[in-house]
Amino acid sequence: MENKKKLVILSGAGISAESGIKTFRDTGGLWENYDIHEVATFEAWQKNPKLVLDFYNARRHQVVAAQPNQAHHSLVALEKSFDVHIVTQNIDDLHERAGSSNVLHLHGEILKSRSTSNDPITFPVDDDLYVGQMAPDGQQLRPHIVWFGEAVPAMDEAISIVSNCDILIIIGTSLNVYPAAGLAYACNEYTDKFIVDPSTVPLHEKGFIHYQGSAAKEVPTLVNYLLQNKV
Ligand code: BV8
Repeated sequence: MENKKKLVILSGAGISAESGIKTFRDTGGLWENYDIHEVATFEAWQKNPKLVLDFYNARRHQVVAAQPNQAHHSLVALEKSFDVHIVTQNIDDLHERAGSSNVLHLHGEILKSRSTSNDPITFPVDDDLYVGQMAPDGQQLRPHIVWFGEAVPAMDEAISIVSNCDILIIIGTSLNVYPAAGLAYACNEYTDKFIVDPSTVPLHEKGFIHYQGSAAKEVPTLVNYLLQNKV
């Protein structure tokens, strides 16, 4: 990247809300109908793999039916002027389908599976996964998702991406989940920091400029500002 400023986006479920994919902790969110410990932990998988697979199969159908929204699309425009890195907590592929070329998934990808032997090789999944479906190594296939209580393999890479960026934009995350949430504090004091979220957020005292509103509305506004002002 010839002398383009490094711009990092940390996104969460809120950026996909207007694409019709439920967030986790908002009113009516996913965790209102499911207990994390029943569907999103390795223990849940050991106890009832069919329940866990049904949970992710239903979410996968939602992701396949969803379309990127104006927030995903407007981020692509930044790539002509900035060295853009997207670090997402989301397991959907809406950033990629909008055309973003540099996306790191911290918590896995719902359109991929891997062996329960923890072999890192992943396999594309665009329909249902079921009990009895085996990886080439003979072990049961599982969703390529980081469950609660599991390590986040891409965390070191994410920290090195954020630690020396010129601009950090946080979009649609409650910053509840660690270690991912720690990335909000991993940039340096010279970084220009922005956050897009309709809720009030505890980061303005950390020097973040808050674009308060929905991602589909506020991300294009912020992108225009950054492109016009060559921040
Ligand atoms: C680990 C995949 C150790 C699954 C996910 C007690 C205190 C602190 C931490 C812990 C604790 N007990 C346990 C922990 C650790 C735990 C954790 O943080 N738990 C939380 C719940 C307290 N973390 C872990 O377990 C992690 N692993 O610590 O491992 C270890 C180390 C070494 C060796 C072994 C083990 C693993 C965490 C990963 C879990 N998997 N996802 C799945 O998706 O089913 S996390 C899950 O939450 C999603 O990935 C999601 O991205 C993430 C965060 O949620 P958000 O994206 O922020 O969504 P949320 O609904 O919360 O917020 C939405 C936001 O959008 C809001 O701000 C809202 O205002 C805004 N919004 C709404 N509408 C819009 C909008 N914004 C813009 N536009 C809109 N229209």
